[in-house]
Amino acid sequence: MRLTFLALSLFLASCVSAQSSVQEFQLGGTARILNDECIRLTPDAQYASGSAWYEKAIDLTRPFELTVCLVLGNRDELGADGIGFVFHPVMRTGYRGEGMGFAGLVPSLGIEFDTYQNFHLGDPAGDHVAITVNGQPHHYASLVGPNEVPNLEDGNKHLLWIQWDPFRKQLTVQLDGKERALLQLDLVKEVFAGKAKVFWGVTAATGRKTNAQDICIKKLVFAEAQPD
Ligand SMILES: [Ca+2]
Ligand SMILES: [Ca+2]
Repeated sequence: MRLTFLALSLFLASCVSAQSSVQEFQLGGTARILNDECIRLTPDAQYASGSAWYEKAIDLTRPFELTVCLVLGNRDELGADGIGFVFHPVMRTGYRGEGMGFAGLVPSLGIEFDTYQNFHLGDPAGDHVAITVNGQPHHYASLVGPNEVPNLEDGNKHLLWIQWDPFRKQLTVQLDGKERALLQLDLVKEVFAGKAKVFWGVTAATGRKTNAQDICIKKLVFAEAQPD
């Protein structure tokens, strides 16, 4: 009995770790695997940009949960640009840099963790979180935010939880245990023109100001979309 329980626990543990492998991401630009859990999207160098796309499409008619950690580097005054999450029907990265990887992508949903103030995009002075639709980086078009958060460029891992509830049509973004963005919208109907199959990727960039920026994968729970 005890052995069966142990075997079952081991089986479940291996499922979870198999589900959250850095090997399951397609890397672009400066992105490199750092270790078993983390991908370094940009090194601490000027004008770098990197992306990591999860290789399996998700089905938005079912719930999903992404639990990851973000590292946004340790330069505050001198740091840039931040990390963006992109949901798009194909694995394609938009304009990185200040565009957070979703700029110009239609249809798309973007969630940004922005550490650099671009005045011409309506960025606030502090680090901020926002949800954006169809690749419009200016905050006048943001669906949620910009919501200012305490400084993210402190060298620490910041726990991020993104959850989609398809029944309540609600997207929740929690950072370091606090809700930082909440979107109530029928994503399939209003954003993706009735198509529930999307890929997600994460992007980061630096400019004249820099930071080493990482994503560490904790747990991904989702329903895999059927192939077309
Ligand atoms: Ca910015
Ligand atoms: Ca900052």
